[in-house]
Amino acid sequence: MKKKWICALAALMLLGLTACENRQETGTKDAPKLLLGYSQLGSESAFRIGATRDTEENARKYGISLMMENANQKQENQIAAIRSFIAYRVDVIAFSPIVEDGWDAVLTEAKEAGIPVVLVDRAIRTEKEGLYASMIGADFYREGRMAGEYLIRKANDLGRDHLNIVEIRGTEDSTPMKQRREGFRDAIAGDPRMQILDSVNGDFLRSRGAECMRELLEKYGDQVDVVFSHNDEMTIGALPEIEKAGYVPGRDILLISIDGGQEAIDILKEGRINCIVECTPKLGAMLMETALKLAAGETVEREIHPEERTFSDYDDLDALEPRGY
Ligand code: GYE
Repeated sequence: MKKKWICALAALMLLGLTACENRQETGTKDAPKLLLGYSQLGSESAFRIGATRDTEENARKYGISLMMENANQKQENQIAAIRSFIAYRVDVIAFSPIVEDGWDAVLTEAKEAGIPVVLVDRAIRTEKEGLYASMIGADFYREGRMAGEYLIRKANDLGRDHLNIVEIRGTEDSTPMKQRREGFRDAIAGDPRMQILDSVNGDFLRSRGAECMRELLEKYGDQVDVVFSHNDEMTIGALPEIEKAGYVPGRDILLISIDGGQEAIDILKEGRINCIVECTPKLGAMLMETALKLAAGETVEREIHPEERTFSDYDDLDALEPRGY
C-alpha cells in the first residue's frame, strides 16, 4: 500500500515538474507565455460549445497557454477549478459564472493571491469591491428589449388587438435569464395588447424546452399566441411539441428566441421561428486582449459588450454569413 502512495506522489511531482518545464519551454526566456485558467460552465447549448471553441482558437491565435476546465453545469466544479488555478499560480483567471451568487469567497482568495479575474458571458452579484477586473459579455437587458420591440412591431403589422405570451426562461439566477426577462417586460409594459400568461424554467436546455412547451400547451392550448424563449436550444426543443399539438409554429404561434446559432437561423429561414435576437459566443478575442493587458499591468474596461442585432421574418437572410456556432 505504502509503495503505491509513493509511486502516485512521484507521478504527481513529475507531472508538476513537467508542467512547469512546459510552461518555461513554451514562453521565451525573457517573456514566459501567459497562462490563462478558464472555468467554462458546461456544454448545454450550441452557444456554449461555440464559446468554448472560440476561446480555444483565440488562445492559440494570441499565443496564450489555456487551461480550460468544464464544470458540467455545477457551480461547485467552477469554484474547485478556480481554486486549482490559484494553486497553479496562473497569470489570469476567467470564468462564465453559471449563476450570479456564491462567488465572494473564492474570488477573495484569487484577489489575495494577486491573480486578476475576468468574467466572460455572464456576471456575478457581489457587494465586495475588486473581485474582478472586467465583465466581457452581451447586454442581456437590451436583448430582452429587442425581443419585446419585435413583438410590438409584429402585433401592429398583424393588426392584433391582444396577444397571450408564454415565456420559457433560462437558468434560474443567471444573468441572461434575469436581464432578458426584465428587458422583455419593460419593452411591452406600455402595450395593453400584451399579456404574459405564464413563465417556466427551461434551464437553457433543449429537452427542458420540449417539456415546458408540452406543459404550457396542455395548460393553455389555443390561448397561446406567442412563445418568448430565452435561448435557441429551448426554442428548438419546443417546436415539435407545438406541431404535435396541431399548431403551425411561426404562424399560429409566434416564436421569439435568443442566440442566433446556425440551426435556429435555418429554422427561421423556413418561417418556423419569427425572430432571433443575436447573442454572440465569439468573445475569445476580447478575452485574450483583456488578459494580455491585465498581465502587463494595464487598466481594462469594466464592461465590454459585443455588437448584436436581431434576425427576423422582416429580413432577407439569404446572404447571411455562416454563423460559426
Ligand atoms: O443564451 C444560452 C447558454 O450565457 C448568454 O447560456 C449565455 C446563455 C445562452 O446556455 O444558449
